[in-house]
Amino acid sequence: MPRTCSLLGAPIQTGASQPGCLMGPAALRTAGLEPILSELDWQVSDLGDLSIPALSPRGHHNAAIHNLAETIAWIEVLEAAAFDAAKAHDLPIFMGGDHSMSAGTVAGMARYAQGQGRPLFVLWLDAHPDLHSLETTTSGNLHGTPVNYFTGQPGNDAYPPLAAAVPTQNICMMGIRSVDRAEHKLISEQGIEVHDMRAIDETGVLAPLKTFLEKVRAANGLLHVSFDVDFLEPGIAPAVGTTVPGGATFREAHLIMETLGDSGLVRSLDLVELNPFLDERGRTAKLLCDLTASLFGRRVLDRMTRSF
Ligand code: NNH
Ligand code: MN
Ligand code: MN
Ligand code: MN
Repeated sequence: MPRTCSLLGAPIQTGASQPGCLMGPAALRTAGLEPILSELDWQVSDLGDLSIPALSPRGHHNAAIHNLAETIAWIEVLEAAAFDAAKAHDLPIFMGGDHSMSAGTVAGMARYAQGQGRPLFVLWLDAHPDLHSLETTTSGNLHGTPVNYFTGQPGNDAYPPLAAAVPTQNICMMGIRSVDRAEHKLISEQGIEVHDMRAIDETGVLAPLKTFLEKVRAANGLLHVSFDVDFLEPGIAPAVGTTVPGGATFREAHLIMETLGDSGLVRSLDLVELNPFLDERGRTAKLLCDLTASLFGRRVLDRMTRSF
């Protein structure tokens, strides 16, 4: 029986600072995500794109906030869609869309995990921790808020109520290199596991990743991976609105995805923040497809039959 994967598009860009993520799902399809995964013996179903209706604006006492009504609607739609996709398929892929969508996908996966009586763990691959609440964001760009929301922090009353929060101890962040003051405070207070780029320079990606995967396995957990394009070094992945120098290299990123694939623990994946308007001849979209292929089992050589 081949394992099953669904592709679900979330053309959302209201959480980002500039437009373009709307085209993310189309670019991933154009780059061949479905045939690439089918080739690896997965049974792939493309469920198309989700949408929200046109909405009238919604105010908030934090006047910096942009597009609150749209973000709330996307969270509701994605929470339900992620829950359904988890029931129907072994490894749904949520194609973004800006990172505010993960407020919905992770909330839906957390509700699914709760129903299974298993804990949800989240691997957050990003230049940013996205730990702002609706109170602390100063940019007002809501792609900076999903982790604060799905871990059930205070200050998100305007967002939909959470069925199940992800405990902060179940999160591992890698690639972090741009942290705002309020986020820094929360990381220290709650002892969130953050491997910033300096730590990765020191230890490499493999040691901290393996330790985290052992923790997930020991707890019989389900793992959700949230992959923000700006995790990567901008030189290899220019198609993102918030590039930060000093990101993960091509091999660091593949090694993470290969190791995740080998673990068999990954239950769902977000591919977010791809802005095709900023890409160069589709190279970032193609790289994301190749990284996803590494997670789904593409290998250069079969390790067991290696001759040395
Ligand atoms: N922390 C900043 C903010 O809240 C940047 C967030 N931007 C991201 N996150 N791209 O991944 O505005
Ligand atoms: Mn603003
Ligand atoms: Mn992000
Ligand atoms: Mn980011």
